[in-house]
Amino acid sequence: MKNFAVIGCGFWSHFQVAAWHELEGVKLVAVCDKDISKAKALATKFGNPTVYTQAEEMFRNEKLDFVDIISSVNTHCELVLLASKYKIDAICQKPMAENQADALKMLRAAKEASIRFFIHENFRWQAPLRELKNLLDTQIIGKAFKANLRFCCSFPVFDNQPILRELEQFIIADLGVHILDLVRFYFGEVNTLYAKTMRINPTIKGEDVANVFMEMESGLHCYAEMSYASILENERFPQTFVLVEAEKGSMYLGLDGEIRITTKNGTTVKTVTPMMYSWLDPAYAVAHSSAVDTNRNILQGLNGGNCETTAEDNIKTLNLVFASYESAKTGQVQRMKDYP
Ligand code: 89Y
Repeated sequence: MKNFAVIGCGFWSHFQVAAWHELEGVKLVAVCDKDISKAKALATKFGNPTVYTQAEEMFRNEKLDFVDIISSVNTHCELVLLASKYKIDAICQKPMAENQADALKMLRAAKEASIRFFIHENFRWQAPLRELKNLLDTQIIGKAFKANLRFCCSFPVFDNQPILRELEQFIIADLGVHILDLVRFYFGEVNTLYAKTMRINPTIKGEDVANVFMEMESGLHCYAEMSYASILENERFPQTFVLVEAEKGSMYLGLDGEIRITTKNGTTVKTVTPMMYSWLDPAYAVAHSSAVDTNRNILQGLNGGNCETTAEDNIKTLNLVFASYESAKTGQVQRMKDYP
């Protein structure tokens, strides 16, 4: 049995902890949040683990096997350094860090302490997005040369996550990190990228529209579109739509998990829906459900097996975030080999 603690008891923690409870071999023994009412609310819901408001006190008092850090991004570096100090394996919510210097500091600390360090990156574990990867791997449409990933809607994301209003860097850091991770998941590493951003919503600090154009190392052209300002006929937060064009056909993951595969022989259709756990918020179904598969894969990593979303891998995704902001700021194409 692995004993774990959660730091950060806001909106997502309720679903991530529920997702842990779907798995065997883990036990929540402590929760920590600077806001004691949030920590108590989470504890009451999940078997009354010990409540803390100070992370260091929790690390000192508890016998932990790992910690799941679900707090906001500006706390990640300090908390991963603390986990390293107490030699406790760590999982950190995306985005891993606010800047590259912090991300590298976190990686170094975890390495020096010989702790395992993972990122809770869940989009690649969403059932329809995962199935699309499986279908692409069958080579039924052959070698891909062009792709479009689209996450555009007007969902009032700030209602449940008010902190997002305050971020100077919003949509690429918070959502784009998922979309750019999908780009790597499907098509490998990026060679160059060019990005543009906009703020449409005047009540938030950061950008709420971003477009990133990438040339992959394979030569594939990939266009990622993100917006929380788009009022559309068919909006489906938090679904990502993906179109892949390849030498022998195309695949389109569209509304509600529908995957359309087109070749010269015509189009076949399959629909993939998420597991509808009783605890998930239907407005976030595909994302909340994927937390179970994300945690399962991380648990495998904690037990010494393979895990896809290690911090070491995730820094390559994070570099795409930093490069996108740099490109948007300078108007220059970024070469990813300049982001070690
Ligand atoms: O915080 C974000 C995430 O991880 O997925 C969608 C989201 O809730 C809002 O952008």
